[in-house]
Amino acid sequence: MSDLNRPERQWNPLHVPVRRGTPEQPHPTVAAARAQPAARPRPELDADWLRELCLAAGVDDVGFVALETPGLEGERDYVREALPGTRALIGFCLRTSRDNLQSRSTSAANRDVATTQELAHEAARRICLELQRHGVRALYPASGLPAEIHRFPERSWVVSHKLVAVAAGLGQMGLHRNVIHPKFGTFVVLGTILLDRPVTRYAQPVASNPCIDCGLCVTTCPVGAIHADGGFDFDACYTHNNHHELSNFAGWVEEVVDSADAADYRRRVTPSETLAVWQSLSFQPQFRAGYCVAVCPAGSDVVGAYLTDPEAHARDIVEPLRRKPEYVYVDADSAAAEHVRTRFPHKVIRHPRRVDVPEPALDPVPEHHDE
Ligand code: B12
Ligand code: SF4
Repeated sequence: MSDLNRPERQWNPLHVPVRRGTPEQPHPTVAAARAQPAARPRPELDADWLRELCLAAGVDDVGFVALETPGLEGERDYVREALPGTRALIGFCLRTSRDNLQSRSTSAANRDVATTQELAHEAARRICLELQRHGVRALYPASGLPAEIHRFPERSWVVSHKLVAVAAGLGQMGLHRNVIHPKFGTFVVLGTILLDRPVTRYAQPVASNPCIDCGLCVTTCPVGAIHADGGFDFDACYTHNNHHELSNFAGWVEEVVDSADAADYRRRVTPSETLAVWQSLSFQPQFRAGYCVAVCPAGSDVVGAYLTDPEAHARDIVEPLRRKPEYVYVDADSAAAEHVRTRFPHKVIRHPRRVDVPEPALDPVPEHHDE
């Protein structure tokens, strides 16, 4: 017998025998539930009531969208895998602390992103529990991570908050591929709640794009991931900004394994990089550069200061990020490497080792849900 199963560990004296109900003598909980009048689930959720519920839970703006909305086709199987019978989505956002995100101190920016993401989860959880009390099935996926990591490097997130936010009228996608809220600008964390029933009124996308095409995100991104023509170098962004995550982290583990001794490890990974890995593991994975967010002057709360004094915006926000000496992670011989060499010669190029994760063989995509 396993040590863990020893009789004195079973707490047998505390066991109350289970009483299996019979048709004549049902279990007391079953009998009590049957005695209740049958709850009539609401066919639709009242949009005004739901909006008030969301704002009271702490979100800064909210909109509702039917899952059948054109543009969300790619989301359907994923969300119905998470919550079968999903009919509608709540898109919401919470403001971030602008000065934190605009700071040259990456730790200040990362602190606020992580805190706001947690507040988004807390607000969403409050909303889901209240809906649950009303007999509504509701689920909130993570704002960022965790994700269905077994699907990496393919799509591992449950829902694309950006696509939902645009459809739910919370803003439009800027040149930098983040959703810009007409008032709060890029300084928002997005979230989504899945609902098992429709809402009485849905939102429309905002009519005009708040992006003013200033191009500051293009010139400040250290790896040139954002192109002036709207192109986006996903790989360059991921390789640098998410240096401590996913396949990049797997690469660091392999550096450790392959190192012959401490001196060899230090040749591969600098002591400063080791501390950065420690910090990411201890707190939250640390982004290296949300600079496209930091410099963005779009949104009515933000644009006034920029238009009044663009030089101050450049001096206090843009230039400190462009000047900052820092490691920049790029693949050798990539366009990103060339970008750092020519535009940011004072930044130090590092080539990360990363593991090529094979395409997922097990459960690679959700089952198709015909609803
Ligand atoms: C995967 C992912 C990443 C990837 C890829 C980014 C990407 N562009 O998809 C990586 C790791 C690189 C990344 C980086 C960052 N991310 Co991220 N990421 C996600 C995640 C998990 C999914 C994103 C997604 O839906 N991609 C799907 C594809 C379809 O989106 P897409 O590539 O943008 O393409 C569509 C549109 O952009 C549009 N489109 C295509 N081309 C063009 C061109 C123009 C000009 C326009 C207008 C539109 C357009 O059509 C495409 C198809 O529909 C979400 C969390 C979540 N669960 O949603 C966060 C999320 C998108 N990330 C976010 C943030 C803030 C960041 C970073 C700033 C990280 C940081 N804090 O430092 C950087 C910014 C990078 C950037 N400029 O996009 C926020 C965005 C908030 C906002 N206001 O939009 C999210 C929503 C997290 C959150 N809960 O708030 N991220
Ligand atoms: S920084 Fe300028 S160009 Fe980039 S998304 Fe913001 S407003 Fe648009």
